[in-house]
Amino acid sequence: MDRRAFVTLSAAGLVSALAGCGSEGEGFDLGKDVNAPKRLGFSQVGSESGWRLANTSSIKKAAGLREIDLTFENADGDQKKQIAHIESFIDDRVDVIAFSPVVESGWDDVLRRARDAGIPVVLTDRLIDSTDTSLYVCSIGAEFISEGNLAALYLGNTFAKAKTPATVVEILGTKDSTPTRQRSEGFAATAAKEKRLRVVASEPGDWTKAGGEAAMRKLLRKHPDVDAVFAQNDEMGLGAVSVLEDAGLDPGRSPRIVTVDATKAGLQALVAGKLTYVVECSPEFGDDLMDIVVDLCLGGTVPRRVESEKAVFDKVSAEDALPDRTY
Ligand code: GYE
Repeated sequence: MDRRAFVTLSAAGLVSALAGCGSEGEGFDLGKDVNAPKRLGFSQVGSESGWRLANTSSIKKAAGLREIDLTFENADGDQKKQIAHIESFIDDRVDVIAFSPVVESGWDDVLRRARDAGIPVVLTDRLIDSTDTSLYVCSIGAEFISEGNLAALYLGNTFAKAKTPATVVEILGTKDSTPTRQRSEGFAATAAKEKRLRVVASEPGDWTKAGGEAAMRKLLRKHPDVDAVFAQNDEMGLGAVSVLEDAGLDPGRSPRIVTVDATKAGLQALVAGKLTYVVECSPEFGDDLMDIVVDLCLGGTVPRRVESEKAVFDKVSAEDALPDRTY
């Protein structure tokens, strides 16, 4: 039995999906024949984490199954490369462009070109901060703010009996990216509301284990008695674990650690007691993306927003989920 604490946000996802129905897809009547080839240009952030690799394989697998002609590019964390990818997709006259924005700002010019060329753009995983809503037709991904809320809520509960708020250090992902900003906001909002946690410092860890190690070393020097760590993804959390163990501490218990993603490595560390909680952020939305691509190609309307599921794992529910975890 899968004992994850599912947070039923599907209702909200549905509402926002319905809210956009009949509006955003219009204006891009590609009106292709149902059997005509459908060409998708996709620019991926990079291959920085288990989550990212799982997301890439979900997209490639779904495109294969739906016989969508996919041009897949990897930007290795470089926005300039992503902009060049989108430029080449426009020049190649693909039917639909989709990409996961490595950072939130600086997309207006290239997306305006795509729009004016009559090519609809779909954002996956992350968002952009442009006020011009005509620059993309749909976004697919997780609701990062509530991931931060959940991380603080579950971590805070473990300090319910404490007389004073527990001190927390935060390991951040890439600066100016949606998950970094929103997970931080969500965590801070719930910490302020629940008054059981106090974030005393944060350091960027660029979503990698090595980055998590370097960040934890800096944070531990400044805060040797820290009570808890909020690592914004599993890899950075696992980096923190190895630094804390080297320092003779007992990561998972003291300090407690909550991460986000729920990759296999994250769930294994949770079962081993090295992590306290893991908030799931599903990378498997390849099928959702291909549904949107097909609907756009056939001149249909698409929802403005499609939200992926999330859940919170503890040691017991992680043990249950591990056998089926593919990434
Ligand atoms: O949490 C991390 C990846 O954008 C949700 O990026 C994604 C984040 C994910 O590098 O592992």
